Amino acid sequence: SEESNIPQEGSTFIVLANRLPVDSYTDTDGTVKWRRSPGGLVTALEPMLKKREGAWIGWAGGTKKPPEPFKQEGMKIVPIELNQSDVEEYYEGFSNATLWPLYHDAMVTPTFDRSWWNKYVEVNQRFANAAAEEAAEGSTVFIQDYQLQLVPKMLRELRPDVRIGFFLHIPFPPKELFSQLPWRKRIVEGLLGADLIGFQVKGAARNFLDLTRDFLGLSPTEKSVVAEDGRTVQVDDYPISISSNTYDELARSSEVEKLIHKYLTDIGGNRRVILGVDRLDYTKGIDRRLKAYRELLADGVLDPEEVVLVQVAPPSRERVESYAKMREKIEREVGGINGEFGRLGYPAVDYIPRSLNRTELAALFRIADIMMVTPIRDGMNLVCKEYVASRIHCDGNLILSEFAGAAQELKDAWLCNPHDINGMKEVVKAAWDAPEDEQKRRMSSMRDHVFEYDIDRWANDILEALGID
Ligand code: ADQ
Repeated sequence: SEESNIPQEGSTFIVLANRLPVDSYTDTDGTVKWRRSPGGLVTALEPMLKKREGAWIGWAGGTKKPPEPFKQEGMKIVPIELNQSDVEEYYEGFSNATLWPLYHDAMVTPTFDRSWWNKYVEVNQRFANAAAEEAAEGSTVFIQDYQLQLVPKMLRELRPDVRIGFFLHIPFPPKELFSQLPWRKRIVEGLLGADLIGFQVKGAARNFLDLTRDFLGLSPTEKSVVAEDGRTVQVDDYPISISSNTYDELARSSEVEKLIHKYLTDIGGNRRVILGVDRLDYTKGIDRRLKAYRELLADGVLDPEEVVLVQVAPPSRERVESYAKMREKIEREVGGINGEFGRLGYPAVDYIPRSLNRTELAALFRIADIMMVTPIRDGMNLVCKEYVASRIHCDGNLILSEFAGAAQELKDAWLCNPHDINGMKEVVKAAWDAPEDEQKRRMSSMRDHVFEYDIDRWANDILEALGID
């Protein structure tokens, strides 16, 4: 019977995500150990994971055989094994070269490969099986993101007693784009296995509800839809956020003060800082930002003696072809700008192609007069919220793309359209010249928002909607 499949001593709250919230490292004595990787999501869900018998199921990264499940800081860690072809087809392929570009306006042409799809189904089933084995009777399973969209339905078939939540961290495209996907109906059905589906913004939730009508003939209301089996599925927006107090406190710390002093000495003179901080991804609009900046220098609107653009951009997904190409293009452009406008020791663009720690980021946020967050499409974008939380003197200028989910909330940012280079140049000029009282008015309203709607608020809201507290 179904009952016999339910573990006697399972977990009552389970998070399922592509990646585990821990990284392995080799200790001085040669043994492999694990430590928590920094991340807002795990911090936000930690209280619930500790309060319940919590477990986190995910991939450890790499293709080595992972260890058996183990306990780490009060939660059970359950590693999922991926071999080389799983990584190539499920992760690099279907997740990052099919779904990722398709869900970001198809700004890079998505690849539709049938063997990638088969592998996506296979790996989703592996995750669903692992959750079914781990979940105590009547427990709650909270599934994360685009890599696992088939798991809700698969898990429900194995374990109808379990309550299932799903949250999508990236945009959800309109029908016109989504329809390209040969397996579109399967994805909609897969998601509908959940009791609650959360999106970053209202538009994404609406796009999804429309598809349940267009592809499955269902009759969605504004915030729910009754699935074919008669279950009501709640669909709503839950804009994700950051631990705002943590950033505020960090930005006030003596470590950050020390770094600020060092950075300002390194940058030299009276140069003001424009800052970009992104994972190197074509969705982030780094190329448009560089283009606008280069033209502002060429037009003489910005003087290279008075400004530096600091761009932090650690490479990601380097084995996906479009990423390697983009990296080359951006680095060539940086070289071009520096060749034309830099002088010895004073680059016009200070390009940092690696990841910085939080203290370093907080120091950069504090010295940046202008923060440019200019994605072509972004589910939310947390960097802009981190900048706001770090502006402890309530000044500074956030330039924010209308196409970031965060633009729905941070209406007092300097909003821009990254496709419109002239428009973006005007906004940079306006921010550059903004009087202090205007900066303060905008920043204090954004700070109020970011402190009220922080990551704990997000976790409370979505877990409450899932029926647990
Ligand atoms: P990402 O596309 O990775 O996340 P984002 O939200 O901007 O984008 O950043 C996530 C985290 O990475 C932030 O905490 C940020 O500080 C850190 N980060 C970014 N660039 C960094 C750098 N150069 N060095 C060090 N750290 C850096 C996806 C979606 C987003 C959504 C998040 C969360 O694409 O739209 O906001 O998930 O749901």
